[in-house]
Amino acid sequence: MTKSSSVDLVTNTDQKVEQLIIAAVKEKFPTHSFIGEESVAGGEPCILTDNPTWIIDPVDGTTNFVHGFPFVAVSIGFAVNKELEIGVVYSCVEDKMYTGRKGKGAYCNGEKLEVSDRKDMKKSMIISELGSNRDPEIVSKIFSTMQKILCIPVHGLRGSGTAATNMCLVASGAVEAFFEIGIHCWDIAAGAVIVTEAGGVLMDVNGGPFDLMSRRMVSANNKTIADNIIKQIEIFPAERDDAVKQ
Ligand code: LIP
Repeated sequence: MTKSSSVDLVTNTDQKVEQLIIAAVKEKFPTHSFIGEESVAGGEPCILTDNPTWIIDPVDGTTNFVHGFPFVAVSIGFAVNKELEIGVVYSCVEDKMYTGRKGKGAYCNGEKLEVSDRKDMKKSMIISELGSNRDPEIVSKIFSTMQKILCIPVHGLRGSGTAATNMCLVASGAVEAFFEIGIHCWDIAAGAVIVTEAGGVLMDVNGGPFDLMSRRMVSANNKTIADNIIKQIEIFPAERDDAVKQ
């Protein structure tokens, strides 16, 4: 099955896992709200209110999942009064449980996480994605951004196929930054908590403050690296998650 395009895949597993998660949470917290990738795809509103809200991507890396490419994650973020408080990302194939709670640190299978201390782009590893947009003009901007970053030169440019996993790699110090235009709030809500609790930073791709619903972001180990990434990004439009659908 596909969502917005022939390459934006969805499976029965995505839908069933999301239903399972929501049912389990509702049992304990019946008054809470939910923003789930598949619920939104089914017409539910994607509006973050002050009500305690669970922001769920049941299978982050669906295309990987369909093709058996071994990076797939379950991503669950939790916000209260529009503030992200808790993030959980389970990287299924790696069997790595990443967790973060505001003010309480970030962990992977119980081991404390800390971002890398590198500030030199020429000694960094950067991660991003090609996404699911196949508009030639947008693809060209994506490749142009990646070429500029690669030719700084950086040590490496990678992509796992799942934003949630990419953000956990920033938090673990394995890469210095993850950026993408085109992601959704459910891809990054949990990773946002995990990155910041591991000592990292989050920004908009234009250098402004991080905006969960904006469909774009830079996460990095520090502002020096983030600023260097931002300088290279060729920005293209992506409709906000909370845009009023016409
Ligand atoms: C994926 C994101 C990834 C993006 C892919 C896709 P999904 O989420 O995690 O960053 O590049 O296009 O959107 O759709 O597998 O949950």
